[in-house]
Amino acid sequence: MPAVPRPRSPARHTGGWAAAAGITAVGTGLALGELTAGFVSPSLSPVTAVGGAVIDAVPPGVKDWAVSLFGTADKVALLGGMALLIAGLAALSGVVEARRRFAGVALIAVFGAVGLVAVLGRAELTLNAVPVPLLAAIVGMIALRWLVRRLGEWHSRALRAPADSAPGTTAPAAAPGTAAPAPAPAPGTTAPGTAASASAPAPAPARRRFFQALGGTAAAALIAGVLASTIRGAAAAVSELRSKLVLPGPSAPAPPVPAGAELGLEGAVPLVTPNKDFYRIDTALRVPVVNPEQWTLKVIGLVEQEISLDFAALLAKPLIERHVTIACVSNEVGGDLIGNARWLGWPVRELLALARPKDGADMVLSRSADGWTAGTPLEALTDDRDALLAVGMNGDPLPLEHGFPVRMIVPGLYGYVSATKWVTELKVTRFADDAGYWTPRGWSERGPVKTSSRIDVPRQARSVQAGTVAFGGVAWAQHTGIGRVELRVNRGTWQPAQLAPGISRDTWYQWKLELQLSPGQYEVQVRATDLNGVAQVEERAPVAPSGATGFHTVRVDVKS
Ligand SMILES: Nc1nc2c(c(=O)[nH]1)N[C@H]1C(S)=C(S)[C@@H](COP(=O)(O)O)O[C@H]1N2
Ligand SMILES: [Mo]
Repeated sequence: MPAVPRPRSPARHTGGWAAAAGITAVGTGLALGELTAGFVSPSLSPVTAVGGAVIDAVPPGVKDWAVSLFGTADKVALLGGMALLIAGLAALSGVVEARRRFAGVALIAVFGAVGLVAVLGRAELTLNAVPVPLLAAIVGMIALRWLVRRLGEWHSRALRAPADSAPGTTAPAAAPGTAAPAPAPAPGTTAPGTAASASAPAPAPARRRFFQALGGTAAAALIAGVLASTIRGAAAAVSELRSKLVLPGPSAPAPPVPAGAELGLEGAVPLVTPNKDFYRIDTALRVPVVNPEQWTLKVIGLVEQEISLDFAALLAKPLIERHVTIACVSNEVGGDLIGNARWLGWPVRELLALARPKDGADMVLSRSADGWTAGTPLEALTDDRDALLAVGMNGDPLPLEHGFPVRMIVPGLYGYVSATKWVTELKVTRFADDAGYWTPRGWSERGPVKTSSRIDVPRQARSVQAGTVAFGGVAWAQHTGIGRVELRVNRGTWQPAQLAPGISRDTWYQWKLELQLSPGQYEVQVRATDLNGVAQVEERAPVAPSGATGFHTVRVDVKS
C-alpha cells in the first residue's frame, strides 16, 4: 500500500522546483541577452561585462593570488565562479518568488541593474548597450513569474485535492520527489469568478503544465545559449586576432595637430573622437565578423588589370596616416553623427593605379562582407584627397563595429557613398550602370558633405550664469576648410568667433566665443563659411535626400 502523502508546508513542497524555476528563468534571460549581444555587438555581453567588472574591481593582491592559484585558467575559474554565483542567486529568486509574489522578480531586477551598470562601465560601450541587459532582465522576470505561477497552481491544487483520493493515475513524466495525489474531482475548489459548476483542474494536469512550462523554457534557453555561443565563438576568435594585431607604422605620419587646434573648452567634444565615442551607423543587424587571415579585396569591373589583395599584402604597402572627419548624411543640424579620427591606410588611388580603370568608368562600387554597397565617384578616389583603405583608427586596428579589418575613408563625402566598412570588393563601373545601397532608397547619388557648424556649449535649453558666457563647438567644410565662424544672438548681427586652426581641410575645426549676457532668454545661432567664402546654407532642409541644412540654434536661459 502506498503511503498517503502527508500535506507539506508550501515552501518545502515547492522549494526544489521553485529553485529550478529560478535557474531556468534567469538562464533564459541571460541566454537571450547573450544572443542579442552576439547579434548586435560582440562587446555587449552582460556576462562578459559583469566578469570584466569583477576583474577590474578585484584588488591587485587577490588577482595575483588567483593567477598563482589557477594559472592561466584564472578566467575559467572566474567564469565558473560567476556561473555558480548566478545559479545560486537565480535559485534564490525562484524560492523567494514562490514564497512571496514579485520578491524573486525584484531580485532579478537588481541583477539586471548590476549587469546594466557593468555593461555601461565597459570602456568601449555607450548607450546602445542599454537594451541588452534590460532585455535579459525583463525576459528573466517574466519567465520567473510565469513558471512560479504554474508551480503555484500545481501546488495549491495538490494541497487542496483530498489526500486520500483514489490512487492509480500517475501523471506523465512524474517528477522526482513529488508524490502528487491522483486526479480527483475536487468540489468546492472553483476559481473565483468562474461558474460554480466548474470543478478545479486536477493536480496531475497542473503538474504537467508546470513541467511543460519548465521544460519548454529550458529548451528555449538552451537553443538561445548554443546559438549565442556559436556566434560569440566566431566573434571572440576574430577579436583575439584583432587584439594581437600590431599594425605597421605609417610611412607618412599624419601632419601634427597644430598648437591651439584643441581649444579645451569645458563640455566641448574633443578634437579627435575616441574610438569608443565614435558614432556608429550601418545596416548590419549583427556586426560582420571578418577574419583578417581570410580577408581579400578584389578589384574588378572596368579595369585593365583585376587585382586581389590579402591583408598581409595590404599591410606591406606604404601606409599613410591622416586625420579625417567623417559624417553621416542622416546627421541633423546640430546632431552627433559625425566624428574625427586619425586613420591609417593605403591610398585607394595607388590600388586603382595598379588596376588601371578603363575609359568611361566614373564610379567605384565598394561592397562589404555583408553585401552592403556604396557608389563613390572615381575621381574622389583618385584625386589628391587621400581616400584610404583604412586599417587603423586612432592608433588601433579598426574596432569590429567600425569595419575591421579594412574599411574605406573618403574625405569630403558622406559615409553612405564612401565609407564602406568590412570592405571586400571594389567594382570599377559607371553611375549609369550601378548604384550603391541607399541610392535607390531615396538618397542622392552623390553625397558631398555640406558645410555646417554646431554649438556644443552651452547645451540646448541649459541655464547659465549671467555675465561672460562661453560658447563653443565645431565647424566643417570638408576638403575646402573653414574660413570663418560667426554667432548671432536673437537674430542680431553676426559676430566673429575665435576659429582654432584645423588639423587639415578634411577635418572639423573648433571655435569659441565669449559673450556678455544679462539675465533673460536668448536664441543663439552659428554659421560657418568655407575658405572659398561660401557660407553654409541658411534654409532648412531635411536630411533626405542629400543632407540637412540650416543654422544650429540653441536656446539659452541666462540666470542672474
Ligand atoms: N558595410 C557597411 N559600411 C557602411 C555602412 C553600412 O551600412 N554597411 N554605413 C555607412 C554609413 S551610412 C556611414 S555614415 C558610415 C559610418 O561609419 P562608422 O559607423 O564607423 O561611424 O559607415 C558607412 N559604411
Ligand atoms: Mo550614414
